Formats: sequence, C-alpha cells, structure tokens
Amino acid sequence: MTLKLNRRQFIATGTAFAALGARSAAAASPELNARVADIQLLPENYGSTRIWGFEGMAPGPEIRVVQGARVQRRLVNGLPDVTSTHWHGIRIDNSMDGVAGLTQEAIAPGTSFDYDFIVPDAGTYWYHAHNRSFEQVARGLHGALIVEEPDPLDIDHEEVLVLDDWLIDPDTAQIAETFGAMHDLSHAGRLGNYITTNGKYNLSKPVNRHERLRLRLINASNARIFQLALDGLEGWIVALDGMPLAQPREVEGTFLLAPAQRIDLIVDVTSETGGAGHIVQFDRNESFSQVAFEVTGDGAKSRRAAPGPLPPNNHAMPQLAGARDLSLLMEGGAMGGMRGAMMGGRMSSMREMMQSGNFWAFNGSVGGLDGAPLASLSHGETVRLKITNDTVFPHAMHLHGMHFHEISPDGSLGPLRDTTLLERGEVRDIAFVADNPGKWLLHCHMLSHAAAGMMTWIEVA
Ligand SMILES: [Cu+2]
Repeated sequence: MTLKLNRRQFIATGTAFAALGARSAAAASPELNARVADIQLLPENYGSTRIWGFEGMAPGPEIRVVQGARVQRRLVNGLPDVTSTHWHGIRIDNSMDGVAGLTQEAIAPGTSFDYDFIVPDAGTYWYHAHNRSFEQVARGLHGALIVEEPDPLDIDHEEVLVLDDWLIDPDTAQIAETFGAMHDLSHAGRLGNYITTNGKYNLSKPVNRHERLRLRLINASNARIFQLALDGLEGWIVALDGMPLAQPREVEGTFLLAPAQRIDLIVDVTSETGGAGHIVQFDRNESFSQVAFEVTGDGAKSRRAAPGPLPPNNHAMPQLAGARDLSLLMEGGAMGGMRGAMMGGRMSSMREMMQSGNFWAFNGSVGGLDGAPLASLSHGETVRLKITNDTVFPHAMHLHGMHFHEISPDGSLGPLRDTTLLERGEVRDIAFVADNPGKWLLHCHMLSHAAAGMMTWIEVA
C-alpha cells in the first residue's frame, strides 16, 4: 500500500514528528548492554559457550557512523564485575576514553555510564572493555567501530572482519578461566586454541570474480600476532590503524596484524568462478583459511584500475627538529635477565615482583596507573619517543588519544598508527604532536603484559 498524505495530514504528521524529535533529543542515549550470554561459538557438535559480550554477542554490535558524527551510548553494566569501555583509536575527549582508574571510575554492576563523543577521523576502529581487560576482552567484550568517509568508495562490497583467538576447554566448551596465569603474564601473553573471524571459525562470504572488496581487519585477540596473506585475491593495504596511507601498498607475501591493530585492504577477486579466495593465516609452519570468499559468479570481465589513496584525515605533522626527546626502555619477562625494578616506591627483586603478578618494567619501574606519568607535555608540543624492546618477546605498544608516526630507518615519517609492534630486541622511534589534552595511557596491548607492568601514561596540559 502506498501511503498518501493530504496537506493537512502532512502538517499534522510533521508536527507529531517535531514533537517526537524534541522528546528523543532529551531521552537517554541508545543502550549498549554488557552482559553474560551463552552462544554457539564452537562448531555445532559442541555445547554452547558462556561469554561476556556487548548485547550478549562477540564481537558486539557494529557501531557505524560517518566522519564527524557524534556517538552516544549508555553503557549498562550487566556483568558480575566492574567495567569500562575504551574507544580504541579515536582522537577522543579524554573524559570519554574509558580507562577505569585514569579517565573515569569503573562502572559498577547494575549501573551505567553515558559515553558521548565526536569521531573526527574516518577509518576502522574498535571498542573494548578496559578494566581487567586481559580477562574481559578474552571473555568477548569487544566490537567494531566504523567511521565512514563522507564520500563512498568505488567498491562492490565491504566486510568488517574481527579476528580473535579464544582459549577454550574442548571438554566443556567453556572459556578457560586461567586469566592472569603466571605463564601468560611472563611469556607471550594469553594465546588461544580456537581462532575465529566475526565469532565464526569458518567464515565464508559469497563474491563474484573481479569484484572489488574493502576488507576492514581488526585484531581483537589478547596476544596473537596474526600472520596473514592473500590467495585468490589481489590488492593493496590502504590504511593502518584507521589512518590512510599516502599511497596504497600492494600486498606481496605475508603481512602482520598485531593485537589491537587494524588494516584496511582493497582487494580484487582474482580466483576463478567456482573457486575461492582466502585470507590465509599462518601458524608456525601450517596455513589455514581465516576467511573464505566463495566465487559464486562472474562479475566484470576484467579488473578495475589500481585504487588511489583514501582521503587523508587531518593531522598535525610533527616537526622533528626541536622535538622533545623521550625514551621508554621495556624490560623483564621470562628469559629477560631482569634482576628487579622499582615497585611501589622501592627497589624490588624479580621474586618480589612475581609474587604480586608483575614481570615487566618501563624505564626501571613496574608500570601502572598509580605512579607518575612518563611525561607531562604542553599542549601542541612535538614528541619523539624512542621505544626499546629489551625483552625476548614481541610487544604491541598502544598510545591512547593520539596517533603517532613510526619513524622509518632513514629518518622520514612513516605511517600514522596507534599501535606499533616491536619484535624482540627491536628499537623504534615514534613521533607525534601532543594536541589532545588529558591523561593518555601508553601500554602493551598484549593484555597480560599490560596487567603485569607494561603500562604507563602521559599527560598533555
Ligand atoms: Cu607486551
């Protein structure tokens, strides 16, 4: 039936809508319920798995807005623990950053907190719990936050792909409740035995040959560094951690996606009709299909021309001459040879550290939220931070509130990131303009490491 309105009805309806608009503006934000749920995470022949998820899902509901929009969510804590929600990669107002104990009080069970912020940059972001995150993220509290460019891209499909790994007891189908296990804290972090994309171990998407896809990859795992490649798909990396590359980078061989990092790809389906393309995941010497793209039909006769860059987000360029130099020495962990570190205001032996579940140090001190900041910066100051990984494990270092440039070996400014991977023994300089006031966490996103000493913060005033 076609709805026809005469002018009188139209005016009346318009008035009704206006009243509705006024009422909804004053009403509460949409709710985002963090709660316990039982879901079919494992294959059908296994039982259900109890998770903690936003709206009872893992990943939680996708939040999708256009660049410059306002995001409002009332986080309702239906969990049996306090929580908070961090909006990872967003240049956000500090009071909305969601770090329990630094930017807000933890949200008690049965209470709520209203998140309300503007998203200044287009790109692929995510949200996740930021209280006991080594447990709460592992239980499933994460979801995608997508900020669209104002103008649509020339693509046929877009897929948001949240990669995760779960530590599951196969006998019970339940998440192994070994959070904070000594081995995870002191070695490579909590690694899972069940790998999913968007909560499925066998995610498959139908496509046509020669279609162009935008793939938004998000690593929501606690500690797994995904080593990935394309098969039957050819394309380009166009953005890292939400931020467009100045020029698309053709994918050749494997690429890494460390915990919390994102990669945006534009790929063309090159596999034959009836075949499949894959995002391939390498684990030790084996390879698996992380995501399959079943080529069910013929698309265009030939591929499109190579894509241009995504429109840039507007960031201040750091001027390295005259930048303030800071350094961060990362030490500790198993086989790291560290004898001890400052903890709670006094020198402590490794044995004393271990007794309180701490294994790592930043600049000789066990890190956390209680101590002094790594640095107090003036608003607008440019910083060059040298990060030295003097441990035998890789670490994915994340700065809240601002993106930074990795500095290339030749001294030039590399891509903008919010999470940078340092392999064992690696040294990396990063640079950024401290143009977002507040208290910003700087921590390892191997979440067990953050809980065991790899956490500090900077202040911008
Ligand atoms: Cu780490």
